[in-house]
Amino acid sequence: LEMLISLRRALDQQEFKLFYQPKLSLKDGSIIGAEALIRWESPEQGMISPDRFIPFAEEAGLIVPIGEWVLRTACRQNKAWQDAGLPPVPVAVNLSPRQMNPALPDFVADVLAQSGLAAAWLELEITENVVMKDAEKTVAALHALKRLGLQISVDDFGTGYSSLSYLRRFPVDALKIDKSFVRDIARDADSAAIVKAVISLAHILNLRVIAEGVEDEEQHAFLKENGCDEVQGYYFGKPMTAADFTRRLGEEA
Ligand code: G
Ligand code: G
Ligand code: MN
Ligand code: NA
Repeated sequence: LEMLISLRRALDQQEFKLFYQPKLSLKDGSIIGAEALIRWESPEQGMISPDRFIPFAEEAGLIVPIGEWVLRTACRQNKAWQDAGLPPVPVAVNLSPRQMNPALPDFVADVLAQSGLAAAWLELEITENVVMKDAEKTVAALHALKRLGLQISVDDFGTGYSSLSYLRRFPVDALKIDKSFVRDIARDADSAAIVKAVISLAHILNLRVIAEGVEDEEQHAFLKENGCDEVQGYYFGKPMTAADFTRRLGEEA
């Protein structure tokens, strides 16, 4: 309950911040996207990781208003970057299963309209388990979201339960290889094989594929060699404040 009260207050008092982590093209190393990641700066406890409060927020239903704040903030920020003349990139927002409700497409459309951001510059990251939870309803919602013109990617790919037949039916644009496989590329033959297989699978299905959690040159080289399209990870940039991301994007121009 205490957590609940603090989360409510955090929302009212604007204690949440969005950090942004760059996604890079493996072809030329340019920044081709940003993932928005929420942070909570609590006056009592300092910086609290989303791993510690998102599960609570989901349980309590607060993830819906928090998720709305995230979406609004990320869209406004991306529009501000574009208005400042920075190279345009899509901004990606993580969605919890609870946010995948029938009202979501209309809400997203409103946020896009209010922020003035074109739908093509918004990407939604959903986990496999979001998709599998209520497959029929979710497919309908995903189609409605796609009709708006935004991008959808499957986050943490390889850790969930999606079957190949579902993957074919879902209107998604990209797969994000989970960082647990990327971490072990160099020392575990199974992880290396899984990463190669996911890259092939994505390309067979006409999807882009992005590897997350890339932390060193060895992993980078492996991914490039095996035809991965995009990378994200500490090796290229940690999640950073909007001001730092603005500078980073400015160096690209
Ligand atoms: O950024 P970090 O590695 O600390 O994130 C930890 C977890 O929190 C990740 O699984 C990430 O997807 C999740 N997360 C970060 N920001 C958001 C958000 O805005 N909404 C939701 N639902 N999850 C988020
Ligand atoms: O679940 P999701 O993929 O959205 O979570 C992304 C999380 O991964 C964020 O919390 C982010 O801070 C974290 N992250 C990003 N890059 C790296 C990395 O190179 N290594 C590790 N260990 N975590 C990373
Ligand atoms: Mn993500
Ligand atoms: Na992930």
